[in-house]
Amino acid sequence: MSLFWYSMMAVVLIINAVNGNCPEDDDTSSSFPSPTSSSLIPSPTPGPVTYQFFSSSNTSVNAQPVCVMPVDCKAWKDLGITKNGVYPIKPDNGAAFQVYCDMETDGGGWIIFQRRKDGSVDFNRNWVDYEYGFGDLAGEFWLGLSKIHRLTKEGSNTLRVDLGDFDANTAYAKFSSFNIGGSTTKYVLSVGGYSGTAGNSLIDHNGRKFSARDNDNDNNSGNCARDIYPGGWWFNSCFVAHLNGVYHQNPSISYAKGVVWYNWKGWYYSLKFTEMKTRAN
Ligand SMILES: [Ca+2]
Repeated sequence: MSLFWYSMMAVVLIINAVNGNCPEDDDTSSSFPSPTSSSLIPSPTPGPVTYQFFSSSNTSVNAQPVCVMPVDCKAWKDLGITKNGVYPIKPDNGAAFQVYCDMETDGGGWIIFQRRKDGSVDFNRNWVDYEYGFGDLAGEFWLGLSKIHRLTKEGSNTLRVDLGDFDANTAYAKFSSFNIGGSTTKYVLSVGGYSGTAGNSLIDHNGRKFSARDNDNDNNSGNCARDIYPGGWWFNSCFVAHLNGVYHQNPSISYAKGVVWYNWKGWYYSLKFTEMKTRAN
């Protein structure tokens, strides 16, 4: 039997569980979550998610099912799920929440926490939005600093940044160590171990606190996010990469006034596509 059909059986097992085969199942798990154009990320506090999933550590026909809540997209992948999409995860003792899993790129199992693709979502926002997330998981979004912290606070994690220009060229940057501190650190960025094709435009942002237009933690005498380069980011004074900058439908911009990754395209090019994603090592 092909790997495809083994994967399909895993999906069937999980859907069966959502319909009530798990002992801790309840009314809230009556449907499998799926991306919709209105699936805004809850803000400021996500409601409880109590899905219980009936699944298996392998995909053979005689596998004994167990009720599990995957801790991340890598765990979903290990259950045999190979389709990109929105899945619930529960990384710690806090409430579960939904994420978009990239199951195709570079081995799959990535939790995407930022995406730009068409300018449909405004990224010039206040701190509370950057803290708890905004946008559409199936389109453009920022997952939220509090969630990114929960995903990276323990163990060792990789960050992958995928970039695209307006001529269908792509590049990536990968960092073998990555975590985001908690709220008391202003969600400080720790990143290192670069490899890839896009160049390391995060080296200047390592160790920087996050800033939004109403919460200036940057190293500039002014306010990078409010007065100079709209969009929350781990500004220094101010940036070498700014993937939350103002989206443009045309790549040509005045100096640094867009979605910028300097080491790939310089200061005068605004990217068409960005994704930031993480996976446990
Ligand atoms: Ca400042």
